[in-house]
Amino acid sequence: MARAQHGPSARSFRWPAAGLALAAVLGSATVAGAAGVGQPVPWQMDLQQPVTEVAREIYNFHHLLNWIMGAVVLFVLGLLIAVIVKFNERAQPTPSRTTHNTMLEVAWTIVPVLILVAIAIPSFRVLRAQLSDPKADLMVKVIGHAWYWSYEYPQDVGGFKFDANLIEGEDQVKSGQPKLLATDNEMVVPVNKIVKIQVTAADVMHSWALPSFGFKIDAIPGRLNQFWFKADREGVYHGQCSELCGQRHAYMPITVRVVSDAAFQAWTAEAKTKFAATGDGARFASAR
Ligand SMILES: [Cu+2]
Repeated sequence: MARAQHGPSARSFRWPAAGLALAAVLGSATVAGAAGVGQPVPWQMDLQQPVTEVAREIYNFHHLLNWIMGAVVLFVLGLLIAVIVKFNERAQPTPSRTTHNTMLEVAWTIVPVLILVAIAIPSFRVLRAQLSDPKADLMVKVIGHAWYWSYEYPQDVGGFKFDANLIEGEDQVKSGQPKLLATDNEMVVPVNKIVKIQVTAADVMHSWALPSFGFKIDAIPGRLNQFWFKADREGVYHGQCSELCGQRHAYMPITVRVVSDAAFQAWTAEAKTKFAATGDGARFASAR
C-alpha cells in the first residue's frame, strides 16, 4: 500500500480528531462536575445546582459561554498550528507577499460582532429577570454585622428578629452540618413563594451571596439594597459573605432553609416565641 503518499491527508485528519477529543474532555467535565445542592462538594468543577429560575438561567448562560469560548479557543489554536505547520521557513522558502483580503477582513470583523450579539441577548435576558420587581409574598430584612448576619421578619408573619452565627468547633462536628457554612439560626422561607430581601449593613460592607439561588447583593451601611428569589425546591442552602469585610469575613456564612407552606407557618409560630419581637421598630422600605 502506498500509505506514505497519503501523508498530508492523514495529517490534516488528526487536527479535527484532537479537537473532538478536547471537546469530549470539556463536555465530560461539565457533566462529571455537576453536584452540590446548597453547598459545594469536594472536587466540584461545576456550579452548584440552581434552585431558582434566575439561577437556572445564569447556569445555562454560563455553560453557553463556556462552549462559545471553547469553540473560539479551538479555532484560534487550529489556525495557529496550521500557520506553524504550513507557513514555516522550510515549508515555504519563498513567502507569499499577499497583504490584504477584503472578504477575510470583513468576515473577521462581522463574525466576532455576531458572536458578541449572540452573547448579549441571553445576558440581557438574565439581567432583566434579576432586576424585575415582582410582588413579594414575603419580605425579609437582612443585616450584615461584623461578623454575623441578622434577619428581621415583618409583622404579618409575626414580627421577630434573630442573629445567625457560625456553628464552630465541637458544635459543628456534633451538628453534622458542613464546616464554615452552617449557622445556629437559619433563615426560613416558604417554597415557590417570591421572597424579597432588603439588605443593609450595620458596620462595614458585606455581601449576601447564595450560589444556588443565583443571588449576590452588597450589604452597605446606610443603604438598602433589594433583591428577590423564588426557590422551587425544599432544602437547606448555604452561602457566604462575599465582600472582604475584615478579620472574620470567612466565618459569617448564610443558611437558608426552604420549607413547605405548612412548615413555614409552624416555624413562624415558634419563632415568634423564641426570638425577640421587632415591635414597631422593623420598617420595610417600599421600593415600588
Ligand atoms: Cu462580611
